[in-house]
Amino acid sequence: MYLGTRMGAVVAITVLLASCKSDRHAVEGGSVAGSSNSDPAAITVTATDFTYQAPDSIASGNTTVRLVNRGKELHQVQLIKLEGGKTLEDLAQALKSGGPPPSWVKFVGGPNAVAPGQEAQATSVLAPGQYAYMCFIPSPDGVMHAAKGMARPFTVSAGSTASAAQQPSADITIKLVDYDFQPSQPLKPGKQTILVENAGPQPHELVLLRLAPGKKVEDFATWSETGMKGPPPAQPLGGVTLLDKGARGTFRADLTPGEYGFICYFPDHKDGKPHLAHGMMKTFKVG
Ligand SMILES: [Cu+2]
Repeated sequence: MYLGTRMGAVVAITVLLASCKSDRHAVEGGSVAGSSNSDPAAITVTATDFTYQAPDSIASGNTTVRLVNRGKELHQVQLIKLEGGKTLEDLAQALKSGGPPPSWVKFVGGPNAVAPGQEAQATSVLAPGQYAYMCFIPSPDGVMHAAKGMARPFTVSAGSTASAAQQPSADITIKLVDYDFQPSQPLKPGKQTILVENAGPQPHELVLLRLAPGKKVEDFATWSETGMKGPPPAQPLGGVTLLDKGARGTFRADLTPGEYGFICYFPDHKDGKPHLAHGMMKTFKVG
């Protein structure tokens, strides 16, 4: 979820950068497993309100990011590649000024929103470079979690499988376009691996929602855009955070029969409204 219209205050972003630096001695929550072309390396990112425990350095290649939400709010892990020698400080400056993200910001996916106490994972191919973990989800006060401390830099160094381009083999492919979700086939009950690819032109994300009985994805959109008051009309089950055009991410889902939804919050390049307001949300049935 990327509620870009609620970017948070300048002061708050400055504070988060200070807290990143002082967090250097925090216990790391991640482990880096061995990597091969067919078997992605795995790291764990633990989210609380409002910090990440995560590795500062990982090897390039196919990487599964497991998000463990130990907070009381929804959290996600947006992986952002910072090109052209840019830093997290530069990114914070760019977010303050608003508008579409600059060209040196590359959205490469990561596990999307998951409820407190739950886990989600997503696999992305990471090339060597400088990156950030970021949570664009706002609190009920409207301030984005990134501005409360959930922004953390990390480095991807050249690994033994730096060119590993293949994703885990998927059961279903969902294409993202302006402004639609296009699954290759219906999602089914049980475990499945879902490849998400953005055909663009704009960046998009996919949040998978399990809807409460009688609710539609529009109800979750309204709830999330009006201060998250009352019981949520859906439970987010992860998905893949923002991908640039041409980027891909894979996630696993284990679904019971019921009503589900997809939604995208990216602020439109033309009018700044979230893509859901352009129709990028979908209610569907599983089973
Ligand atoms: Cu979108």
